[in-house]
Amino acid sequence: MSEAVQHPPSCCAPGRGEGPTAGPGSHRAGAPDGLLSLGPTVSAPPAAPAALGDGPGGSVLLPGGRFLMGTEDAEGFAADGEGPVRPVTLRPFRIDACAVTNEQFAAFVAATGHVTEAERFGWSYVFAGFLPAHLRRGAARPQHTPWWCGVPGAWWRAPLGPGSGLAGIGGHPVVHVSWADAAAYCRWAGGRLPTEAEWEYAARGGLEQRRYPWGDELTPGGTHRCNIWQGRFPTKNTAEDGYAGTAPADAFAPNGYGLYNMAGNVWEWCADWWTTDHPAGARSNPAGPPRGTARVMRGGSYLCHHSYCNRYRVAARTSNTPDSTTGNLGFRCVRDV
Ligand SMILES: [Cu+2]
Repeated sequence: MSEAVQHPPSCCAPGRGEGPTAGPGSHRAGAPDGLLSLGPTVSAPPAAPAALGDGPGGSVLLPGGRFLMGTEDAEGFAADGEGPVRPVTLRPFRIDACAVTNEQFAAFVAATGHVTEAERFGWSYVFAGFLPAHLRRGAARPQHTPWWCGVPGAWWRAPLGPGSGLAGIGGHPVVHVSWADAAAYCRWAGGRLPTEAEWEYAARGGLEQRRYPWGDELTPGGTHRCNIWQGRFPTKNTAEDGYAGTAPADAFAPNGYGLYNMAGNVWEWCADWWTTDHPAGARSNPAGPPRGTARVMRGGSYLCHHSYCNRYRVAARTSNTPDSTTGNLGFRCVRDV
């Protein structure tokens, strides 16, 4: 039996192609009329997202240098291409302390008129447990991750579908953004998406070959350090960590580099095309394969659970097609220095 057969799919990453795409009219040009007014507007978005300092909008200058990327941890998923452990050298770069928030993304959309891919497709994936019965019933569900519903009218301003909005979650990570949406935001903000190597180096927070951004123990001293699933997946989330869905982008203690939520909360798009085949030797500023069909996602999300998808480990990785959007997938930016 191959490793790929035993390897559980990501709990978190249904692709656009697994959703309700069949039939004419399912790819709508532009959001349906009325959809744009569903979400309450967030108040006074910042004019520029690049202010330095702590919390959302802040960023941290990392010195770069050499680190050990990947893992050969027995708890890991070898079929995901988590290994081999290989030395990687990076030039210095600046990275957002937090995932880009709804408020920040609202400022980008107000400034540019950007229309996201979820709006153009007319739907996005929402975790079934968050949906009222009338939206859950009859919703298209991916075969391998049936806890997701393809919801018409779900997009970043209505993250739980029609009738939902951003009230009270302006400081949570923006979700339902595709790779191209994320890349467009980063360009506007004067940056770019992190390479996977930059993302992992940043997530490790200066620790070498530890399992999590803070060390080897998931809940040191009984303290929750990230927003993942507690309980029985996918039916009962006890939310012992304080959150069933997204948490504020600056929830929990930061890692050793001052970066928040590099594990759990929302998956984060990386710049690289996906491959599971990594050269074992030393590399400098690797940027992934020149082409591909899926982009790298890192960090895990509020749906990850040790019984099924322990991809909140710092070396864990998965991918999705670039046009995919879900309620647990966001991003952060880096800047060259
Ligand atoms: Cu997961």
